[in-house]
Amino acid sequence: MKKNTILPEPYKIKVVEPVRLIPKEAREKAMKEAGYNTFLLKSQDVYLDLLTDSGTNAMSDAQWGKLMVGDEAYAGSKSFYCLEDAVKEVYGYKYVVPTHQGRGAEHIISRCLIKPGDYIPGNMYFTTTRLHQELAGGTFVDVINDEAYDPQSEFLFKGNADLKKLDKLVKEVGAKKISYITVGAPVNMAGGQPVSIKNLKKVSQYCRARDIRVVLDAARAIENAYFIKTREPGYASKSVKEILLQMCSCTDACTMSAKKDAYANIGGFLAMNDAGLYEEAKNLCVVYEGLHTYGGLAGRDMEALAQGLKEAVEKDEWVAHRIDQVRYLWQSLDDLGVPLMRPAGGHAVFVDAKAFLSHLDHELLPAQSLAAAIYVESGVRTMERGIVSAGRDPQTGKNRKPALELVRITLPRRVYTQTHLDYVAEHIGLLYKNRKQAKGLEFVYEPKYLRFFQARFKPAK
Ligand code: PM9
Repeated sequence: MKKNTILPEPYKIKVVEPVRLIPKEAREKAMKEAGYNTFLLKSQDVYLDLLTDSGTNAMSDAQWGKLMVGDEAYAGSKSFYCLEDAVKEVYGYKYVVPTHQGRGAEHIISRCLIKPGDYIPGNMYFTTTRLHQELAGGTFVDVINDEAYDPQSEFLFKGNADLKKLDKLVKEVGAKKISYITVGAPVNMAGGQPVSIKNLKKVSQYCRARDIRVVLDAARAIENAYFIKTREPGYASKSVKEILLQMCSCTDACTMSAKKDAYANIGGFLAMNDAGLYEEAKNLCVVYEGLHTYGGLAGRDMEALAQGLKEAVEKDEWVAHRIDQVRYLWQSLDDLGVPLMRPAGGHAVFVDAKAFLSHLDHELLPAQSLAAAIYVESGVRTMERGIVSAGRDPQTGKNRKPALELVRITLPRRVYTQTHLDYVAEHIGLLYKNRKQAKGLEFVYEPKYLRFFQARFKPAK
């Protein structure tokens, strides 16, 4: 077997933050006190924090430097114009509205474009995106291709939208009832699986012929561009920057959580080509986020974000190393026989919790149980992406039962080393050997919205 190695880091470490592994009894107590929800753990009790790559990335020395030159003017901050220029250069849209993070942009676009009774197709739901669509009176319809639901499928573009599913919806409800289509690239809830440029072009052609807007969820679009470069014929010699611009040119607008690709700790934006939509979005920004030249962000945050965006596309090595770290952990776990979402995706390794804890019924919340067990075993914090995250159907009030029941082991960018990843693989491998000991969980508290963040559980009887 070929030795599993990672591409060398295109950076060296200048600042460090200590981490500590508390004893196993203390981890058991902490998990119980957190109601078996990894979101409710205190970070001081976590050894390796692989909950999310959102806002948890290490900024570069240049980004830290930019914090000092942030212009904190209430209106017309030069840091905003710097961000606006960076977004235009990197994504190619004409207009930019800053927001405090991704869901701020989702809120504004949902309010601008969705009328009660409308439909919003998308290549699999994302939690906050779908909720804002529902709160605006719309109904999300999943049009991702079927391969996405099969953890074993090795299809390289499992994020692709299925044009037949999209066409069926359009024929059923009529194009006028479709507010827009959301294309997540890559698809977070489907294991960070990418969308091909061929598919994006087809979606774009189909929608443009029917006057339906295409909105890109650009949170990790730079990673998607890298997958196109490395997986799609004809793109190997193109830069990630060029591919990203091509991706965006297939769409009319984007919502962006800049806490991911842009190496920022906070921030987001909405960008678009349509002047009318810009006027309306800019106006709602004042109501919900702040003036349209800061959108809930400090001037220093806008500077760090602009710098992070430029860095993210200036050299392909950054994204190549990041994706390779994910692949390394994926390969290490696969070598130990741990059931995984295949193939390796962009920002995280997704464990197939249904297969890992095959003795547990879906109602016993296998992924939630596994995330809790991983923490107790290793001090590593991961996240449930299954029945708890899917929430309840707003019409019937019943639990949605997603086909995928996953635990996400997410890698923040530029934060952890190969030795850390080896620790993670070794401990999850050990847990897999003792998997039959794991018991299920049941809810004791369930908040109304985005329940996975704040729900509490107890061991099932
Ligand atoms: N994603 C993540 O950890 C953080 C919140 S959910 C645990 O994956 C996409 C594709 C995301 C995303 C956040 C948002 C919302 C939109 N689209 O968290 O509001 O992955 O900045 O962005 C998280 P904000």
